[in-house]
Amino acid sequence: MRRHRDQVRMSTPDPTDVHPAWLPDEAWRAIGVRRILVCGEGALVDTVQAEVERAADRYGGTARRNPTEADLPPADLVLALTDALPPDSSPATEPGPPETLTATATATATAVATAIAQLGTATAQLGESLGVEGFALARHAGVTVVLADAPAGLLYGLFELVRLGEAAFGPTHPVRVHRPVMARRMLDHWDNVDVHPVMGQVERGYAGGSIFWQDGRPRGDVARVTAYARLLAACGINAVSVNNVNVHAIEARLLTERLDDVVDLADLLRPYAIRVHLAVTFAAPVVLGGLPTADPLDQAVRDWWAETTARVYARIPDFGGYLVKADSEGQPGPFSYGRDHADGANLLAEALAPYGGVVHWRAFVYNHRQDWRDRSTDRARAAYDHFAPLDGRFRDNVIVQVKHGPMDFQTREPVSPVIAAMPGTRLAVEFQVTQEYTGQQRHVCYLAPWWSEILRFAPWGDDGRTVADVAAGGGGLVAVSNVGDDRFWTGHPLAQANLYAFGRLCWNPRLRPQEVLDEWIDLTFAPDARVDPELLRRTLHEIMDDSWRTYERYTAPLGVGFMVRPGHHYGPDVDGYEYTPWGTYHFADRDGVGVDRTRATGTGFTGQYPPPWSELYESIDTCPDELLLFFHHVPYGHLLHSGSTVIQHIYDTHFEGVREVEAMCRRWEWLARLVDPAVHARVTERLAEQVRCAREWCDQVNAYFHRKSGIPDAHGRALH
Ligand code: GCW
Repeated sequence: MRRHRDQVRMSTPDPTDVHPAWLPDEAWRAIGVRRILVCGEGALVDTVQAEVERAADRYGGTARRNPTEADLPPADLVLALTDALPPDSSPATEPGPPETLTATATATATAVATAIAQLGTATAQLGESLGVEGFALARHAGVTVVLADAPAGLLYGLFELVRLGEAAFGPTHPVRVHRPVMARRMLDHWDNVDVHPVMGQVERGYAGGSIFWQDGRPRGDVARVTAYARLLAACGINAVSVNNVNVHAIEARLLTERLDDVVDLADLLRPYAIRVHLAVTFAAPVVLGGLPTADPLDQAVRDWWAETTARVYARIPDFGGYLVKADSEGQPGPFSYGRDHADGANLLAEALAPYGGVVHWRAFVYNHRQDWRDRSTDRARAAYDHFAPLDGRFRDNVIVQVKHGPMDFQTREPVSPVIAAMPGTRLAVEFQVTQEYTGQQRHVCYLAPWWSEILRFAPWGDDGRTVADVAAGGGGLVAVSNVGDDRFWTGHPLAQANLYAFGRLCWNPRLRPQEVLDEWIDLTFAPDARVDPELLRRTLHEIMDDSWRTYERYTAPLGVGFMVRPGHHYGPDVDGYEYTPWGTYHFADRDGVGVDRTRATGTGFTGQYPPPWSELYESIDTCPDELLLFFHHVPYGHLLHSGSTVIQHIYDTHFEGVREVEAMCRRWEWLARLVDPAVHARVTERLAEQVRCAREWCDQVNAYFHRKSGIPDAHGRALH
């Protein structure tokens, strides 16, 4: 391969230096001890073959590829593409050993043939194809069979076996079909190619440098990127955008003269069924093409995008498409030319359409230079105001990518009203796995319960449709990645669970967060768990299950958001953003706190929701406690549904949050001898910081509201 690849082969660090996360060798034991057959052709089947060979080499099993019908060896596990099956297993045939096979096969081989035949018949009887990523799994006559119509399905079937471990080789069970709910399951890296003077190598990155880029060049760490691709495939991710949505000068050139660098990454991710996407600047025709304009309706601009895109596909035939942040926080966009976002998005979509590519066009558009004195402008309204009127105007291959909440990845926000407002547009819902506002991977904050709540939210009330349904019928789910070149990938080793859980919830948004955590624990701690698996599992659940709510308790109260230090967003600063142009205010005074977003007396934001939410949020009586200050400005003595006043709730939850973090620390100590000492030490260090920071949050928030309101704590605790 090209220059970078060769260069790095020599400099690639010892891969054992990188934590195996949810794919330690031990997780492969159940597969590795078996006699395995892999049937089928194609690059992804080669990946499956390589994986099972590696496991078999380690644990004493065998791995054979494409045995002939006359020489079907005994096997305990078969991974097969349907088109590689013996003809007799076609649906028309009664289940049973095909004669051609039984004539020469041993008893075990017959069992293999029978299992394959039965599975083939059963899946055909289901009447649905398995699709490009689905697979069927069954166990019959002592043989476990994974069947897929297409190679990617076989890869996902293999990782399902890894998850199941020995359970995949237990009693006979009938066919179970697995298909992803979301066709698009994407991670966006906010990685800069060059170190940005303010944002560094990775914008909002809390795990060291980028795994892709370093000081203006590709990092060239083949081992690490390959390990990453493997981890992503194992949790179901199938698309990655490799550079920051804030596209700076060098990064812009990835589209043209630096395309080789993207080609190299695509080559590394492809064996794990991951397509590469690129964040591009809307001004590319000007800054790269030398044109006088980037006006989306200008013919020369359209030609430039068409030609540039053709060159990308000539090098990366499975290129996923573009990702664009336009007219947002200083990024260029169609507004400069008097055009709207449908014009802008359609321009790029037109260029991508001949190749099946998509443009992810972000709806994160708002005025970041607003006057804090002006109480009528409401940042929460912005995405809807800009995008809802454009519904129906976007081309089919435009995916409008909407942050899950109307503000900005806060610990608690309502679901964005845009999700219910664009039935004629493909929408993707965007999450933030990187913990910008949720503790920056120094705090334990398992986010799956939060995402799960959002995905299950029914924007139209009881009609049954959920946020997950909207995403599944449109552009799927996207999240900002939390990995870096840190030894544990994510800085905080327990933050790995968030990445894993995001992938799993894309695959199936109905999975319960605790279930997903169990999967992650069993895989990740497999080598350690032999000592006392129950204690390990229980303790990790005690620490992590409710950690998002704990974080919420000691930070900004009742959905009001922010109160973080401006710029880096870590730690408390109640008024940090109060008198700034960013549109993120809490409006606390001596009488009360919160943002009036009602139609009756406020910004009218509640009117962006369909019923019943437009009514439920509008009324102070029906607005859920946890969002009260997002929607209403209330006096400190206002009584919550919980029975507490707002001010007493603030005091109580902050003290409680700190106590919960102290309890996490004690629990983690119990695991000292049960987990890898390096993991234990890192988490211990992070927990110490979490306690310190939680106390600081508690003291500052409580002191602030005590001083504003003059109301003492009902329990007489010190408020400073
Ligand atoms: O949350 C804000 C972040 C910015 C980020 C922006 C976005 C990439 O503070 O760092 O920019 O969101 O989503 O575009």
